[in-house]
Amino acid sequence: MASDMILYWGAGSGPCWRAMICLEEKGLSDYTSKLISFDNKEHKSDEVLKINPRGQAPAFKHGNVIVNESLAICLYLENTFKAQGTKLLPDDPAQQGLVLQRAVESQNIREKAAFGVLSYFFRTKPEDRTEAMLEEKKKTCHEELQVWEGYLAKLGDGSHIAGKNFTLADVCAFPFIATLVRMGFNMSRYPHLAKYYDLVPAFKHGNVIVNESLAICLYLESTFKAQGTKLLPDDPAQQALVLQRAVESQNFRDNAAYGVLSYFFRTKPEDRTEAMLEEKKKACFEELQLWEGYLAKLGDGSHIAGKNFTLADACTFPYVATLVRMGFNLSRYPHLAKYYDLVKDRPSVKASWPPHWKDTPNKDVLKDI
Ligand SMILES: N[C@@H](CCC(=O)N[C@@H](CS)C(=O)NCC(=O)O)C(=O)O
Repeated sequence: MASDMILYWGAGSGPCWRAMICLEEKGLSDYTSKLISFDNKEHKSDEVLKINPRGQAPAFKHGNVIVNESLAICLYLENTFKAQGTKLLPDDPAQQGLVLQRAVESQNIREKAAFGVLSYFFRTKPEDRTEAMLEEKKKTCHEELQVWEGYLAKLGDGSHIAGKNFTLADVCAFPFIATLVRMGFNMSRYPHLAKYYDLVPAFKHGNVIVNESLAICLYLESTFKAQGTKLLPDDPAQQALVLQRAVESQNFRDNAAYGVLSYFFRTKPEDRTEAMLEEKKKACFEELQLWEGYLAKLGDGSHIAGKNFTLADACTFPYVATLVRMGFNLSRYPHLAKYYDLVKDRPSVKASWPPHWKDTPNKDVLKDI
């Protein structure tokens, strides 16, 4: 139904995310999605410039209608597909006024709270940075967040940005709030914003909202039992092992992947010590040794909990792949290395491979550990 729609978008772009959320909410998920690389300057290609002469993403075309500017794209979709999917603009004039106001106003979150401070780190040369400039950016950011914290506090617990329901205001504001969280901003100082961030569901099936990755996988398996790959075997012993490894994979994340990565990404250089790094490395190696042992016991060509791909693989593989992506030399764990090679080309894994991993070489963060 949306086969005559094309959206050019770039990973990590809040404005692009707005357009993508809106397309999903309006039930238009079969649009043609064209991921472009900002690093390779694809937003300045003739193909994009033909649609958006500013050479910016999102760039959107529906049939012969070109619409650029994320907010305009969202308003266009809501007006054109009024009766379809989520109602993003309420009919009640007072409610509609508030939704429109917050949708436009959310540009301030981008400029003052997210980009304001981020541009200081990403766009200002180290030699041009000053403490005073950073303090000013931080002050502007906190003042802006305080405004939104106040709006949410006034609306009461469980509210969206402009009322009880998810609206255009959420489509416009959420991507910038999520960008702050993604960049490590500690949102717990803004308890209403933190609750709001958690409220917007990661997964929605009709009216059913499911968060938590493991819960989403279990929900999909039990709801679509007879369909696709059987992720939970019926045999009780096999099922127990699959469930155990699926839950246990959280340790892979905490001890092997995030443990060491947080040392490099979340610990300030001045707080890092050799002893701390050694401790993280030890925890990582011990964890990997356990999984190496599990795979060795199962024999060559095995998946994490047996012969077949199961829920245990859906839960564990992303963390194995994260280690490889970050430059970890997996060849020291030959069974894990073989496992990585076995699963990485599986169609479901290929289809969900992070887009920016495809365009850029692996990192070398964990090369030397
Ligand atoms: N006002 C536009 C802003 C779009 C925008 O700034 N896009 C960025 C990516 S987040 C971009 O394409 N930047 C490249 C450039 O401006 O050259 C909108 O909301 O759609």
